[in-house]
Amino acid sequence: MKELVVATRNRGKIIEINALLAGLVDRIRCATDFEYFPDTVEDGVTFADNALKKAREAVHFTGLPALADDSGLVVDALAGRPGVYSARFAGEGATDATNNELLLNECQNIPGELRHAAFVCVLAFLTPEGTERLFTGKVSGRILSAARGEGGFGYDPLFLVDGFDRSMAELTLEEKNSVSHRAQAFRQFREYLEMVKPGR
Ligand code: ITT
Repeated sequence: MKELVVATRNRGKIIEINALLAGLVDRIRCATDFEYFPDTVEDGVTFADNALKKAREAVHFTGLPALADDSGLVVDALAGRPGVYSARFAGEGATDATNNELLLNECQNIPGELRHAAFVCVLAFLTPEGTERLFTGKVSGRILSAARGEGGFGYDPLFLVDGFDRSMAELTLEEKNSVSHRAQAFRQFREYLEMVKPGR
């Protein structure tokens, strides 16, 4: 496909998404490439609501096909929190550091066997012609009791990935992009594009 806008300002996502779209899109643009790109109010109750809203505003603003990733961490013992509030778990102005600190505090009395969690990604693909598609990815793991690793972003240092003896932040970009929630959603998007070949 010739040109696509990725409706995100998250630098960690941008790095991963550029690699995940390699060879599929000639020109990838993202929110930070535009001066007045809309700052979508993410008030949906599901990842899908927010992904669709971000993608819709991006199509409207740019006139280009758009992808939006809404994602987050779902912790079973916290009744699914932080979920859709993952980016601002620690409140307005939250950072990865303050979010991780709060997660550690909230999980401190949860025993190891009850620390199951998952990263979820819902990817919305919308075109100016009216196509709307959603792709979902999920990766399971456990919440660690101390941060491990320097890679990735967000909650990666606190997430022990099932099937690895390492946190998500201890995986290389290539490893994360082979197992992550985002990688799974983008794999489905890639398969979809290969099937419909829009713009070719
Ligand atoms: P955009 O809306 O601009 O894409 P955002 O960071 O606000 O950026 P979301 O609303 O989708 O994005 O919130 C996602 C949050 O979930 C993100 O800020 C992290 O805290 C967490 N998260 C999502 N994917 C993650 C990943 O791969 N590793 C670690 N944390 C992740």
